[in-house]
Amino acid sequence: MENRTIAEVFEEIANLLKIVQDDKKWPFKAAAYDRARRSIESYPERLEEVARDPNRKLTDIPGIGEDLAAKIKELIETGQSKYHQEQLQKVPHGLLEMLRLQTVGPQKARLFFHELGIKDVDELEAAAKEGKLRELPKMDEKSEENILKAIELYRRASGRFRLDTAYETAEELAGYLKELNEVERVEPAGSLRRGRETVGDLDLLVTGRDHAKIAGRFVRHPSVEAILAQGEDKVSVRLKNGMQVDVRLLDKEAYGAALMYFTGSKEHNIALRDRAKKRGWKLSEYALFHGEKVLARRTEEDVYKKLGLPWIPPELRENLGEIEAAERNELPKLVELGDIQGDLQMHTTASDGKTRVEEMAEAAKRLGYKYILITDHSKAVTIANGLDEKRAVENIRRIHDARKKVKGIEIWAGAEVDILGDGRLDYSDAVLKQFDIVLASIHSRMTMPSEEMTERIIKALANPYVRILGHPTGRQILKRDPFNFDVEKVFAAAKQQGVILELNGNPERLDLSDRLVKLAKERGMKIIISTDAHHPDHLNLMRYGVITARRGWLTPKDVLNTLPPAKLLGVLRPLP
Ligand code: DGT
Ligand code: CA
Ligand code: CA
Ligand code: ZN
Repeated sequence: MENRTIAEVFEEIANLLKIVQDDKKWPFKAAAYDRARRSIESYPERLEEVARDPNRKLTDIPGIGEDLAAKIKELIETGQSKYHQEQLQKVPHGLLEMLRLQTVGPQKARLFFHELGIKDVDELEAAAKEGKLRELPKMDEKSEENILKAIELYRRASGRFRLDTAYETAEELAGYLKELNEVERVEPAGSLRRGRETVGDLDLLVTGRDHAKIAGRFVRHPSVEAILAQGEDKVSVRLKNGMQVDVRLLDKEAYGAALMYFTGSKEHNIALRDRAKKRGWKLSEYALFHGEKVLARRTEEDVYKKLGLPWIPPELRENLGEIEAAERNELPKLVELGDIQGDLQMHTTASDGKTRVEEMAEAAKRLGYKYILITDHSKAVTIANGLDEKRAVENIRRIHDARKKVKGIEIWAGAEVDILGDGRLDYSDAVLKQFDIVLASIHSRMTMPSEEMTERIIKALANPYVRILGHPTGRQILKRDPFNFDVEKVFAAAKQQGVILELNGNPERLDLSDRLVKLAKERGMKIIISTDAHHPDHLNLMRYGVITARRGWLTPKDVLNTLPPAKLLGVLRPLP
């Protein structure tokens, strides 16, 4: 273990003590951890060496007493510190992320959390934009502005962007370019076209007359902050949000070869290039060649066909077996947005949503859906205004009332019931049995050790009313890692109990991930895709769920909410 890693753990402990302040001696303890951290950072040798040497003592290092020496040993031996893990349980993970912002230290994070309930950078940004921070002690408009600047900087440094951010940026830029008569076609390639959960830079492919004119317009888009490179057929810029965009201006005749090359992935490209080589050919971004002779280049289909393969959907192009499957003509017929018949997780004003049941139902009808499941939070999620049992029962009545008002769509009464720390559920069976479909998920105590978490989830799945496991890993993209648990064991338990796994399609989560979706399919499990909408507009996020399902090789048969309502109810775990 590097000294730096040990120092980081100590720094985090000091910060947590300063935020939590639940220990009378916190100022002294925090100061001790800070002192130790500085000492470790500047220590010339690896602490691991010192710990191993029987003739030396960690306590000889300045700032390290018996207690901290024991913690260092524990870190070196187990990779973790129990004390650190205990402290981590006490605050939302997002608060620590906030500390990475310049101008936000532990005192400020504590203030924001206690006074305004702010738990992460996104909420801090929203509060600053609404002018709420300036009302706090020792804060003013200026410091609010500085926080917004720091957030922008932080986002820029982290380097990758959520799929929805990239998608929206690409739509905006494509629309802007298409206003020019000379432009024929604008299409995103790269990781965005493959639908990866995060995107490093945006690759836009453009065809049209007068490349110089097109490039000239592109760099004048108001969100362009700097031009990084401008050549005849390529422009690279950095946008104000920190995203890099590579635009390639292409000839129509060779568009297919370029689209294939720039869609990637690199691993898929390399495998195809080897395939070409074996036939004595060469595959590049310009064409598939035999010597100087062009064999194929106009469309992707042409190039794949010449290589003896059917066209492969971009979401599968990761060299994870898709080329072999294509060769055997066994590519899955992937699920499409149009196959989806309903949405099975959404929140209303009853808990933390922004809209009433009726508006959600109307919006779902406009999407052509046949059913929705309303899933407000249970009481343990106080931060999301979770419903206690009495309010939950009232909410069921409210949902039944909405059925009378909105026809032409099934409106099911559900709940997103919290899985408590010990695996019990937040409602009694007497209440659970009143819902049409119960979805269970975890929103608290997310950092418990793997074995405990595995047991907790499996215990929840054993409750006969649980029919869907919501956002199974709890991860938030670029924000929070998945919980530690034994995925195979949980999948096996879910399968045995007949519990369906949710693919939460909200682009903040995409949980299950593409890889876990694929694993679930390989284990013979079914999935539902939902949006976790808190507003009618969020129902449109389904496309991110579907693209993730496609990356997980799912066909409509694998996704239960492609079924009509009665069929879906028929295949869910039977109620007791
Ligand atoms: P990103 O931007 O990190 O989210 O991921 P990509 O996949 O968009 O990667 P990017 O932007 O570096 O390159 C776009 C595509 O260009 C990539 O998917 C495949 C192709 N490409 C880039 N570098 C290479 C390479 O060294 N060899 C081959 N065969 N293809 C490459
Ligand atoms: Ca890219
Ligand atoms: Ca690129
Ligand atoms: Zn949830």
